[in-house]
Amino acid sequence: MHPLMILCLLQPFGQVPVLEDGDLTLFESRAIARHVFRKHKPELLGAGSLEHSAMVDVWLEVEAHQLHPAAGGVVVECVFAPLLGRARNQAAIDENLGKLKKVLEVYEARLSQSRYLAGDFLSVADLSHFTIMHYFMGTEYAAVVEALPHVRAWWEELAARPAARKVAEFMPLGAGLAKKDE
Ligand SMILES: N[C@@H](CCC(=O)N[C@@H](CS)C(=O)NCC(=O)O)C(=O)O
Repeated sequence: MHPLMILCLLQPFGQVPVLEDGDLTLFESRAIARHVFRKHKPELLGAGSLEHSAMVDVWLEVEAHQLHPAAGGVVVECVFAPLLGRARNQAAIDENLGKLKKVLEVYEARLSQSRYLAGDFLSVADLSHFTIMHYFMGTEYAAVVEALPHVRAWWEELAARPAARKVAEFMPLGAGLAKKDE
């Protein structure tokens, strides 16, 4: 069977990622991440503390509904449009950059109060930012993040983590990304 047909059987929207874990078939990346952490590293979900787990949930939602749509709108145009053989939509980039700057002001205020997003402990709320931020920081608009000292320090610490560096090897930027299709 064609891999795309298999994917459509596993994921009703025909998208990646999908995780099969025993009898469980999961889709939606954040639900998959929660499952994996619940099983293997519950402390990263703030488990054991009602306050910690509530704050992890808050910042996971912020990533999903505020940061990701805005940063993703820039990344799609700057990184993926050229690979899809179409011109960038500069109006979409400008609109999303405007939204992202406002979102990042909230991050700057939050990260000036606590070392990580959910509090003074690393959590999946921080880690879930890695993929979209990695691609965003590979665009010419990275200065938007670099201008905010607390966001910048948070991002640099996150990106320097050995696990993040390992994941980044599978996420080449620019010419490296294009090479995958050659
Ligand atoms: N909300 C979903 C979004 C999944 C998604 O957008 N997947 C993209 C790749 S990153 C995809 O499969 N796109 C192909 C398509 O939509 O046909 C999640 O977080 O898992």
